[in-house]
Amino acid sequence: MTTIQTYTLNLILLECLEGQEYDGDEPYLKLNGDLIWRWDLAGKKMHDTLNAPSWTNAFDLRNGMFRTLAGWAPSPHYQAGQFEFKGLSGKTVLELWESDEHESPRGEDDFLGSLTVTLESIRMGDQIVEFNQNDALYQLIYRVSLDV
Ligand SMILES: [Ca+2]
Ligand SMILES: [Ca+2]
Repeated sequence: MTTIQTYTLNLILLECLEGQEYDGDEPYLKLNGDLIWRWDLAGKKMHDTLNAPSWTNAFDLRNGMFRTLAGWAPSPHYQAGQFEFKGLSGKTVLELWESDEHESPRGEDDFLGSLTVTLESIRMGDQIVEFNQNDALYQLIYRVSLDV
């Protein structure tokens, strides 16, 4: 009998290094096509500077918190451990998008980049990917580990 090796993807920290829009981005994450995280449920728009209370420049996916001028604050809808995806097999694709739902005129949402994870992506430590499409720059720290 053969067992299929599976792996776990942990999303750790999403940081905005260069925002796409001057008044704050509306980013969202899709995992294999499913919407798993979005700015409005996270509680803030994202921007590379942290000088307005309506913005954050980092979302701690591991703990469900966003960065504020006064330190880390809990997000209203996301909890610790929610972005640990166990039992994955084959190819897993994570995509970062920026919503233009509320922009006028309404355009297509902007694709900022993607990460493809497989069993071959397993490493001992944390890894970093940059999403740099459409004049934005975001950085995601993540971890891929073997399920035991
Ligand atoms: Ca937008
Ligand atoms: Ca946009």
